[in-house]
Amino acid sequence: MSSPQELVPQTESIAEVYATDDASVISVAPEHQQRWTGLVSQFQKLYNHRPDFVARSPGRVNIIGEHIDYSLYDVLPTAVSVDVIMAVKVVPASAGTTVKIANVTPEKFPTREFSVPHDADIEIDPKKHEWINYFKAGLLGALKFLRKTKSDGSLIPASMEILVDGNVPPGGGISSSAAFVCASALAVMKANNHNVSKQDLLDLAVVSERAVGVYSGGMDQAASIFSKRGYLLYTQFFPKFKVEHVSIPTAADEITFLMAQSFVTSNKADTAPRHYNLRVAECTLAAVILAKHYGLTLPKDNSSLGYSLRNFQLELMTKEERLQDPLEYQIDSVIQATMDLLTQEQGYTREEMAQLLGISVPELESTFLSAFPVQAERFLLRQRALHCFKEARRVLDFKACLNKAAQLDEKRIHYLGQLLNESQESCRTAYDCSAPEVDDICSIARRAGTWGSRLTGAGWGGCTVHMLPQGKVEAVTTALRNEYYLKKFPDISAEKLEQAMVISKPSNGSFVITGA
Ligand code: NG1
Ligand code: MG
Repeated sequence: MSSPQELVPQTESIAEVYATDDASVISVAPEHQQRWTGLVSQFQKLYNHRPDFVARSPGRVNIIGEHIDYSLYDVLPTAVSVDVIMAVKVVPASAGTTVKIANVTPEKFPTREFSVPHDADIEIDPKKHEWINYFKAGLLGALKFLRKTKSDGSLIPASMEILVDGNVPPGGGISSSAAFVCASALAVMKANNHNVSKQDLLDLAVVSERAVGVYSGGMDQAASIFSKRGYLLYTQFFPKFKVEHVSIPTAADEITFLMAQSFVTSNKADTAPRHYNLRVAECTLAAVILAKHYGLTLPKDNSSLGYSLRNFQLELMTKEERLQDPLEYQIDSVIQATMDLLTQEQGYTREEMAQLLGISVPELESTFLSAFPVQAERFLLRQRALHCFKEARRVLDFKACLNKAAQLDEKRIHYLGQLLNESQESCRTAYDCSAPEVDDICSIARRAGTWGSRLTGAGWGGCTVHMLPQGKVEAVTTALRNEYYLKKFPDISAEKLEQAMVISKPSNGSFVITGA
């Protein structure tokens, strides 16, 4: 195995591979190869010619570091093998630019055709759930980027014919959205002859996803774009975005990650005002209120709402402490500050928060609660900040443990599992983003032999991830089948049951295939 840690040059371009290359280069498993060939031949039938290229971007699983990317703390996700693949033919743009987009399952995802304005942004209505919204989001971000590269801002985007095949379960917590948006943005860049760098694709994909109404951090898109087969992706957002490939050490019994769906889906576009976006607002408000207590002015940063808990931490430390104290210790002191200062267990009303900040309620609303809709009477600042800081420390501990040795002994493995279990407990109690079904899955799995089990992704249902010895895979999947899936969904189809649990192999990030 190569070195445990590898820094990734940010300017690296998205890999382009040729269809005739050895499939192992591109981590296309034999069973998936069929999907690729199928996509190309279906494209040919549909449009009467072969595609110019296929753009691909995968889903992701987050191993640890939940709901802290938007507070600019480090996270540890990796890409999974399920992905979105998109065959594209560039059609000379005659009078106007048009996009024809079809899906391999047209019954579920009907074919659409639309025109692309040359001098305005394409409009997306996040309230109208349309499968092509995610394509449009990628298109929007890519065209904005491309326009900026033109001195006069003008651009005549290429017309495209597209066929999409995605096998990332939607609403399943492994980021079908990021896979779709990243693949779409990549396809548009390539169709317009732009060899996009990974960093640029990330930046524009994060902004793109916000167009669909979710104030996401950047973890999903980073994992979908930058991951490398066999490695976890240590992702830092502060002070600047940076990624490192971290290898999974060997152990007496091979460390395996299993993903298990809860089949409880939380539609983010609908629930965001009470769930996801509310949490983003709570963390931001906790940061500015804590800062205000200390008479600190937080600098604006690139977190979703412009102020982050991470920046509060930095501002609180004296210059000396910043240089001398390890980050773990610095986190301990912000945990203490939160416990001392944000004492209201029952949360804070808008009036109370405005008072603490010395501003009016309308000012509070326009500064922190107007970028996206938020529905709440009380804001649980204490619990959310404590989750964030402690989860941030768990990520550091997890990574330090992985880096310590190429071979992990029993004690260390149990420690990693314990960190995962603590993360779940904190998501359940302090962050309130678990669900009874998710808790149920985690308990069943632990009883059957996982080292650690937790939700992955935004939560409120969705997906779970489990770290377990290879030798326990059979026992754990059997327990989950009998005690969760068959019990909760007695009529579950064999096909759905098969998709419910997947061994997640860290896979490669986005790439383009030409010459198919
Ligand atoms: P999901 O809902 O799994 O795509 C979301 C955010 C991430 C991160 C996690 C929680 C989006 C697109 N992604 O993931 O950035 O904040 O929740 O850790 O909203
Ligand atoms: Mg998503």
